[in-house]
Order: sequence, then C-alpha cells, then structure tokens
Amino acid sequence: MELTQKQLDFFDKNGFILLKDFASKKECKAILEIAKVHLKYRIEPIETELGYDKKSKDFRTNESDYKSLDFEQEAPIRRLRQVYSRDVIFKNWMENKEIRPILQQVLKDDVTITLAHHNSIMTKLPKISTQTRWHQDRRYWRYSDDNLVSIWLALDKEYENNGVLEFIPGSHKMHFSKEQFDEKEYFREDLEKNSEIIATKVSKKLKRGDVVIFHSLLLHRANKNDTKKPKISFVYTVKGSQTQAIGGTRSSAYDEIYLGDTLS
Ligand SMILES: O=C(O)CCC(=O)C(=O)O
Repeated sequence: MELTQKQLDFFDKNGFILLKDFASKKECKAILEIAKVHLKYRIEPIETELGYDKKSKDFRTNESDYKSLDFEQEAPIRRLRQVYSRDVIFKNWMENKEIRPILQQVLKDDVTITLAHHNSIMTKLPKISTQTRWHQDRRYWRYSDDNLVSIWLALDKEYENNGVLEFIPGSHKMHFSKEQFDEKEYFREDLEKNSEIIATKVSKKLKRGDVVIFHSLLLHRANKNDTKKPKISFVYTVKGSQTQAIGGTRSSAYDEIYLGDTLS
C-alpha cells in the first residue's frame, strides 16, 4: 500500500496522517490480549505514572536501563517498554509489510525501526492516570536529524474522554524559542504566544485498527482517562536509515532493525 500525492502533501503540511481501518480487528484483539497479560503481571521493563512524572530530562535522555524502581511497585503502569522482544505478536506488527512503503514515502528514505524509544504499549488507566502535556517526542531523543516518525495503533476506541491524541497541525515545521518550553521540555500553556498556537489543535476519534503516523517534532498531548475502561494503544518509532543515533545517549543504546527499500 502507498499514500497518494494528496495524502503525502497532507502529511508534509500537517505532520500527521490518519490511516483508517489499517490493521485488522483480529490482530488488534490478539495484541490487546497479550498486552493485558504483561500489564497484569507487571512484566518489566515498564514505566509507571510515578516514573513518568518524577524522572528528569537527563534521566530520560541518557538512562538506558529504564525499568521501574522499588518505590514504583504499586504505581499505575503508563507503558510497557521494549515490546518488540516481548512477544512475536508485537514484533509482527512492528515489521508489518503493508505499512513499510508508506513509512518510506513519509521518511523519503529506507526505513529503520529504532528500539530505543517508542517501542511500547501505552496505557491510560481509568481516573488514576494523568494527562500527557504538550510535547514533541524528539525532546529526549538524540539523532543527527529529525527524520523520525511514530506509528500509533488504536487497539480499541480512543476519544476525548479516554485520552485520544491531540495534535497541533504544522507544529513540526514551526520554530520555537527555548522559553516556550518548561524545564522538562513541555510546551508551556501559560504563555499567550503558545496559547494562540494551542488554539489550532485538532484531534480525531480513533477506532480499533486505525493508525496515526506522526512526525517526531509534532506537538501533541492527551487527556487523562475519565472513563471506566483502560485505554491501551501500541506505538513504535521508525527513522530514515541515514539518520544516526548520537553515541553515548539512550538513542544509541538499543538495536535498530533495518527494513530495507520497499518502494523500488
Ligand atoms: O498519553 C498518551 O496516550 C500519549 C502519550 C504520548 O504522547 C507520549 O508518551 O509521547
């Protein structure tokens, strides 16, 4: 499958694209079943709400042993990390052949999976999980350039009340000053200049099997989950194969999977 020129232009301008009904309901259900077992037994490496909130920018940039710590034992899980190597069902989705030409089109380069960052089952547990503030994924990632995109798979319905993603279209191309972000590099909501940008936000309800591809510099956020059911999603990241992880950072501490040239 390939994107039309119109879809490619949309991605280029807005920094994201929604692919409706991309994955089969059967595959999504199978991923969800395994994810629930790993969540139930808290199989490491996991990131908890406490870890997410308390860890510094330096920790999240440089630390590669990213397991939860003793004080986090009871804390709600925010994400299962390193899912590629947890189960073949996760690996198969990340190596899905149908999406490769599309990824190659948006990256304008051969595709390589990076296992260092989003390689996760993301969860938003009812009530106890927190909102995710406006941020660019790339803030803690260290690469030679920004040619990375994330692939978000909705395993079930995602909508405003359970924390669907919100995006600021075009923000992947905006130039921001350091002052527009706080010390953890969240986009500040208390600045008038930022409020005008935030007012342009969009979000699309997702159904099981919908996929959103978004640029590593795109500003995005998500609400807390105000429903009774956990929101569980799958997200992984790919980069253009010429994009290099900077040595000595977390970005270079994990394997990369080269998927090859699928357009030719
Ligand atoms: O809270 C969510 O569901 C979105 C998470 C997210 O955007 C992130 O961790 O980068």
